[in-house]
Amino acid sequence: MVFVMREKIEELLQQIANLSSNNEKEIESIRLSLLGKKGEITKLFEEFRTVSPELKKEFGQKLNILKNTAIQKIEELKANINKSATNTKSQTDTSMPADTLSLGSRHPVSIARQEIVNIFRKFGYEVAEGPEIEDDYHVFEALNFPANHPARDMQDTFFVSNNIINPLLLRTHTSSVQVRAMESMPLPMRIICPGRVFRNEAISARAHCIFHQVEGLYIDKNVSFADLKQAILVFAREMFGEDTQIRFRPSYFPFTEPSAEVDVSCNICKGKGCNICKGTGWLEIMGCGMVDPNVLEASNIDSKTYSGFAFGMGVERIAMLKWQVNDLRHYFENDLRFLKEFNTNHSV
Ligand code: 2NL
Repeated sequence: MVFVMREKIEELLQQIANLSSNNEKEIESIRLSLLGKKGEITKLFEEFRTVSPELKKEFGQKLNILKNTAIQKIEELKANINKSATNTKSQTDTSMPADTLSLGSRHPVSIARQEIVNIFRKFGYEVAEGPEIEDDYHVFEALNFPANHPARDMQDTFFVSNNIINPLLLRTHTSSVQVRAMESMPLPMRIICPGRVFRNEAISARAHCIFHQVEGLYIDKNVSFADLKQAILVFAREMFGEDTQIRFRPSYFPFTEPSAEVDVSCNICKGKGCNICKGTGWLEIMGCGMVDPNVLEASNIDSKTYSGFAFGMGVERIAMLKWQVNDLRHYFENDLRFLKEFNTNHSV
């Protein structure tokens, strides 16, 4: 009997050493065949009760080794399934397309600003930029604002220092960049000035305290109002489509004389009247005018020899009209559902 048992133990040790499987179910049935209630090793432990006392020590040790070897082998086989599963997966993955990266998109205000700037660059305008924190001189004084003009008021302008003699403030328009250009650039000059501007206003569907402007300035000999109208007409047709009509309404700005507000024909209802143009068939896009001689003289430009035109527009407003967005606040909230609607390839 003990001979049979000794042989059986050797045979099982040999079999266990040669076991191999990648299959979880198969490994489980191997485990049951060895260590289950009716398993080979369990049966040997039952037979062990009949072993004579003097051989118990030898067989006890042998059986324990056998049992531990079997348990260890089964653990190894199980661990190998997990490893080979990941190996197989990573091997297949190399032939699979990579996960798609979700790319961001340009902000609509940035797209509109770039389109406006590019149109004027085609006409030969140079881009000029300047500081957002300015002094009173470049934002108001050099632009012919009277000392008591309401725009200088604390209600409209954000002051960033309380130096009464020379206060620092956030620019309320990019005209300040144009003043700096007039001070330093040779004539004739054609510049386009995009940038952020700041006004102390309550936030609503139509107004925000931070917004973007593009201003333009052209100074040369014999620049006329007719030149201004032609430049604006070509711009409007490039921006809103070749059927676009424009009209000028008289207006007032401290820095231009005469001044006008420009409307484009509503391209949604084709001039018939809709809720975007409030039934008028026209949409206001910008203000403009002939540069006031006082403004030229303040920057040492001889107003008898030179004349110029200037214009300014709000980028958010242009973007609202172009894409029929009815609330300015969409442009500041950065809701991805809104931004993703502009996920097209616009030229830079
Ligand atoms: C508007 C109107 C305007 C200007 C801006 C300008 C600048 C200089 C001299 C003269 Cl340096 N004018 N800029 C002229 C007319 C209108 O902006 O409604 N902007 C949103």
